[in-house]
Amino acid sequence: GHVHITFELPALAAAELAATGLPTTFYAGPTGEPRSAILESVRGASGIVCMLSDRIDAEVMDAAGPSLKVVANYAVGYDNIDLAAARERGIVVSNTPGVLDNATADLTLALLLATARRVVEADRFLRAGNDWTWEPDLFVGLDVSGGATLGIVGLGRIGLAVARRAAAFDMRIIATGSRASSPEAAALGIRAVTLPELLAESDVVSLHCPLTASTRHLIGAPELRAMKSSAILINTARGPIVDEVALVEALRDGEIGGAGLDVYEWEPSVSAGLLALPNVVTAPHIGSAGIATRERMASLAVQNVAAVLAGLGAVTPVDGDAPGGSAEPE
Ligand code: 8YV
Repeated sequence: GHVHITFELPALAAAELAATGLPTTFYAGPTGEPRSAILESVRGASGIVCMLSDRIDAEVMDAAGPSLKVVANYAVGYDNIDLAAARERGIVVSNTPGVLDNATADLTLALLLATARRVVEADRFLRAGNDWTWEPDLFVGLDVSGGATLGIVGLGRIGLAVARRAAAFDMRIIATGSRASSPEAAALGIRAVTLPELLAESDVVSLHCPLTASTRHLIGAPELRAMKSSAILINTARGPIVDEVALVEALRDGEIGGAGLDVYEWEPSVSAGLLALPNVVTAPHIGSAGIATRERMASLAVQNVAAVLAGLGAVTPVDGDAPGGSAEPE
């Protein structure tokens, strides 16, 4: 069977795939491949390279048929893939761990700094042609460096990359997750805490756990209420980890101080309430959007497909993925 790719691969990865000699089909539309098209394109495929917006469930696997051996996600998260259905059919699922940690951590810091120091609000203020003179309280915000507490929910690879950056800003770092008490965490001065402790103590709460049944709405109305009224929430993980309706209310009612968001509960829609608030900085799910990062992600996806179809194990199968980013209860 062929390998179907639901999007246009970056150039280097496309060349790597061509070099394998595997027959391939691509979806080349401007947006994601419509589901009805996917169900057609995968017919008889031995491999699928897909992205987060493609829901790969039993119906898609059965549309491909028994030739399907591997589903390679062009993402580290794999909540778009039905793992149980894949396991039942003997289909290997792979993701792209590691290669996007720095890019995602960079964007996390960008949102953190932009929200804390009101960078976007200040930019809009000048662009709107407002008159101004220097004033002591013009766009004053949260001091990040020198002691603000960062709470990392679900410390894993990406959370550690965020912590390394935060350490350079002399932030106090606390974290939940199975790696929060690891030697790597200790070396960065991270203190392992429970989620209630993290919410109560943090000036900035940053989410880095995967989306699973136990992390869906992990941050809801009670958790938002438990945060400091000045606290900033950063989400570069997955939208549904946060109850977005509760978030809009908490921001509007001053229960928290602001939010920097790259992901949303109902992507691609973004709650109008978020966009209407000045203390919210938004981005359209661009955490891993570095040119070289995207090449490495695509290359890893191609290597996974090629390895499985050559009869070897996947390079980065999701079943072998360390649960470091898990927000599993304390
Ligand atoms: C991707 C991501 O851009 O890796 C992930 O889990 O969310 C992003 O890096 C996106 O998922 C595209 O598939």
